Amino acid sequence: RETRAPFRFDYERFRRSLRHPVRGGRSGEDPETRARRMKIKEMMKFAWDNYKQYALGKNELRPLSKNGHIGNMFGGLRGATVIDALDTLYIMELEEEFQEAKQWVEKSFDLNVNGEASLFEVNIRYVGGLLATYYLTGEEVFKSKALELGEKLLPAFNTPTGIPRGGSLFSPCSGMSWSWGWASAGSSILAEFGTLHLEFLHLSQLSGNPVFAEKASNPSLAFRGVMNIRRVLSRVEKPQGLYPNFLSPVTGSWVQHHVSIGGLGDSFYEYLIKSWLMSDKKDSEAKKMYDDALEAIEKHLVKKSAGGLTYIAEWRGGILDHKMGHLACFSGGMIALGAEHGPEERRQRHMELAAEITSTCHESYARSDTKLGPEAFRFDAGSEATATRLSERYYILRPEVVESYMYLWRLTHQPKYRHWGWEVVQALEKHCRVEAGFSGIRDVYTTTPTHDNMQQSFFLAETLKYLYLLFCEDDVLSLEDWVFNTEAHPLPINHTDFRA
Ligand code: DMJ
Repeated sequence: RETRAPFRFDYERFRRSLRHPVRGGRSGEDPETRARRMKIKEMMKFAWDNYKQYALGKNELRPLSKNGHIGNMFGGLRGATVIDALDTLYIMELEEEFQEAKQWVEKSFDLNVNGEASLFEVNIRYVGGLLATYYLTGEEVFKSKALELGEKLLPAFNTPTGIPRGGSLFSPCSGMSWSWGWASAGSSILAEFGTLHLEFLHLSQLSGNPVFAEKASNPSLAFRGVMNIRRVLSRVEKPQGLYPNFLSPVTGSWVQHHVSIGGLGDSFYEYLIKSWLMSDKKDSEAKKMYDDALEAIEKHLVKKSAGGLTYIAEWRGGILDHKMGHLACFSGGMIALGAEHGPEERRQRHMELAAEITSTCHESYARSDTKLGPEAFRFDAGSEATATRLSERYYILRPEVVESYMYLWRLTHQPKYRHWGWEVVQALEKHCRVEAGFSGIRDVYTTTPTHDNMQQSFFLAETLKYLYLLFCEDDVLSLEDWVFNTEAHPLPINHTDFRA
């Protein structure tokens, strides 16, 4: 055990450093915007109430069979929907419901569990959700649970390179790590080991313990924190400047050359630009890595379809796959957020690219019968922004498209983004709302879709939160104070110019 001086995070000082209040109504707004926001709040209450009634303590609600789902992603941890919903309930001022969720955390959230958990999923949903709720409310229980859970994840970093494996084996007394064999044949996934930085830096800041960010000072502890991941990535050669999706945690070299800004790659890029923003623009290494990666993506992956739609293709050993996943649609928002801070020529180019990608993602919704978008859409064999394979026609309540609408709205104030967001609200109500919650659908191209009987926890964490923020004033969870982790949990920017 390391012995360290007692440490106390000064929460009051942190709250004084914020430039804007975090929530609350504003006077003088137009009644239609308010009514739309209230409708989204009602959807959140409906999603939560049904989860509470039929599945409290399970990971997700099954809204057709009216029971709970546990799954195998969280290694014995329970209550994924509670933790993912906490900050959304708080922001929407659903006070009673927030207290219900908090009470579950205090009384029933058990961290002494057995099982194999995904490091990535536990980090973005549980650690991110707990940290955000602590920063918003100052309630110690959220901080202590986040820190306790963070420590349980550290064994995953115990590899020859310090690049964490995909999973952690929870057990009350020992920690081990493993890789999702079925997904990556023993290699680590870029979007998984590249999506830890924001949360782990906050774990170090809140605990006063550098182990999450940097190597432990006690040499008997083998863990190297998230800063080491960058070091490994900067050494390895990148084909055409691109980052492939699979890396060996043993040798530190790429395992195969598949590049994607959608699934397997996505949030790695997101965390680079957000690390820079969260550091109050001090982390220039992250900014440079982001700029270089985006330049390579622009050069090799950004394409225009015959019908004039801009999209980001996938790359397999030099050959392009003209496909965009729903997951890749977060990139409109990310590129807009990053564009804000560059020189004028680059800013304009990136804002245009962000708007074009977001518009393409909107087309993938507009061209379906339900007005919801498929899991993946293609630009080949005469198809434009539509799914061509039966297996890619489903919609599981994902947030990425409304996430981009929210950023583009905040950064441009063009009314179309609110219109498009409202179209999604109406489609969700029409096709996904069932008697006991919201459900994904199996085919967006039929107006009598079959439901998948699953209310994903990210629907409460992200989809409804981003929709709500789209109809809020800009100073509610202002982009000047907060960055959203990849599960839409807000983490504060470390304002370095603040004087108490
Ligand atoms: C969420 O858990 C996160 O947004 C993650 O980055 C990607 N997948 C889901 C939502 O689609």
